[in-house]
Amino acid sequence: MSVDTAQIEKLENELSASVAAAGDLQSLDEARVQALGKKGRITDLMKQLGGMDPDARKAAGQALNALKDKIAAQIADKERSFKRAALEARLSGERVDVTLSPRPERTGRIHPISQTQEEIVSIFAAMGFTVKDGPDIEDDWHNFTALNFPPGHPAREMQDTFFLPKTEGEEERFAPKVLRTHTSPVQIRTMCNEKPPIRIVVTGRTYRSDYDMTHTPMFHQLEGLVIDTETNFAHLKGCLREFCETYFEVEDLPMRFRPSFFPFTEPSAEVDIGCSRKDGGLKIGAGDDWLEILGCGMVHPNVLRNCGIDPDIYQGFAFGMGVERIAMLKYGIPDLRSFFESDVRWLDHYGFDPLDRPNLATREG
Ligand code: 2NM
Repeated sequence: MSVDTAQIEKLENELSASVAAAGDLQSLDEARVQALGKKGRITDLMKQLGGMDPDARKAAGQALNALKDKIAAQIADKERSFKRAALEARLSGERVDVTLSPRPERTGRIHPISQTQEEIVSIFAAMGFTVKDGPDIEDDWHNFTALNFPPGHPAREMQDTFFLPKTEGEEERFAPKVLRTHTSPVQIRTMCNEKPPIRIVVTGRTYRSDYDMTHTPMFHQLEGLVIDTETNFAHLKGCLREFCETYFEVEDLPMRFRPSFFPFTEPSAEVDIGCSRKDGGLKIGAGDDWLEILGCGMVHPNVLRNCGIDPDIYQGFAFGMGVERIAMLKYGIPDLRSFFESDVRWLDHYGFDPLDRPNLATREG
């Protein structure tokens, strides 16, 4: 018996065809056994080499070895592509959106305060402001003195401010400790620690000893600060117009700046926006009425000096607003105290979808 070239070529064609025909891993394995197995077709021919004369045997042996390698490579290729396809099918079948709630029935809502804070922050972030925060427990210097409150100012009194008990070894310069009455101490800390230009917004809890229909002892503020060499009142007006029109979603919103007074700004102003009141309803935009929404001004030179900033080189503007108030105006929430009652039915009604987070892209879309 002998093995000739035509036989090997024919076998190659047959084996290649059966590898090519294999439609899955199992039939591919059957093709492998048929070709390369102990009782396979190639092995069969190998067994016949023994009876051949040396030269022909060598040539046929080499040809069979080459065929074996070739078929093995075809099988390995095909096996890789089957495995890749199986993995891909599994990955797409088992894909999970890890940002989704693990519970199918999603009942939690985002509190209107959180939603409003995020909306405001995203508007100022788009204007290039950075977000800062700081401690709720402050010292007298950061909360009052640095902000140019004179020693006997009424805001410093027991009636308005929550004071903390004196602690052992407290530094006299920082005494007493208070719950911050506004977020402005965060601006003070920023001015003391960073070199201008500064452009920041701050939001968080603030505390005043006051409780009636329109005041709660804890409430939220959002404040902003810009310090640079050329900053002026026109920049302040442009910035607040951009904010108000974006937040209330009204173009050419009527606005007026009324002179006012704060210890930490000079000049100071309160900002009103136009509105109309009809049939007990309130509509923001054109109208014959005004609504006060925030306070602002040019940072007082004493405040800059207190933070080590030279007022002959730098100036800046600042503003502040109550988060509850502007949330009530935008979302028609009638009662301030309802914000803090933890009533789940109220939250179902006024709360927001956790997946519907504020950003300017969706607001303008
Ligand atoms: C307001 C109104 C006006 C204000 C001032 C400062 C600081 F730290 F720069 F002096 N922060 N925030 C400010 C000015 C706040 O809220 C009604």
